[in-house]
Amino acid sequence: MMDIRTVEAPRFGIPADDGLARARRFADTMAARRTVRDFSPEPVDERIVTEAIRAAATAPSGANVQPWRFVVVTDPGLKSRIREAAEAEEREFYGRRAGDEWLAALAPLGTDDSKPFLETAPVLVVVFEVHKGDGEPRPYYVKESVGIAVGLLLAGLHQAGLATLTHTPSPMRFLAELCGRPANERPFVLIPVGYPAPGARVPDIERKPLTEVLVRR
Ligand code: IYR
Repeated sequence: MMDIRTVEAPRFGIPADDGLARARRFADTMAARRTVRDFSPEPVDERIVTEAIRAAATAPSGANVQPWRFVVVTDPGLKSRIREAAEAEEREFYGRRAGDEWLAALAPLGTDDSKPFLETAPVLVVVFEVHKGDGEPRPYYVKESVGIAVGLLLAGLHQAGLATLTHTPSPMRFLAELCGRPANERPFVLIPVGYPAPGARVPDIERKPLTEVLVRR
């Protein structure tokens, strides 16, 4: 093997019973997370968002290239432009592109082409995949890497008490342009962040039981 620089692997010295308690607490915390579509305009402490992005950016990535960019949007003018462009795409989607099967799958969520949360939520985090650009390394497994980072971001924001929505207007090329990102950056997901509006409701949906999603061999 090539001679590489190493540091000692961290061992956290957590006894198994403590580890189990922590794992349970984390699972319970995440089980309480719900995707919210009705946001309060109440501001958020942006330091929470910064710390959650710091956590997200620790994600493992193909060849450790870390092919992500997190654009934090708070400017009301830019949020309005994003809403306008997203709703134009969504009108196409709901009116034409989706097709009956997809619309039927979305019906229980009650979504439509109106996206007021893009203006109401105090913060939008637009996550970009970073592809090969001039003088930059080629990334590998970009979607897998960015997907893991987004999972950490959602968990970090949730455990700090903030509500999130993973929004994917499609196509979402317009986001690169509106956010002033270079050609090698492609939008991955748009995440409104904030607190639920007073009285906000979410669909009464359930998670699959562990017996269905966990298989042991
Ligand atoms: N992007 C659209 C449609 C949509 C698609 C899926 I799959 C969802 O889980 C939710 C919505 C929208 O945001 O309305």
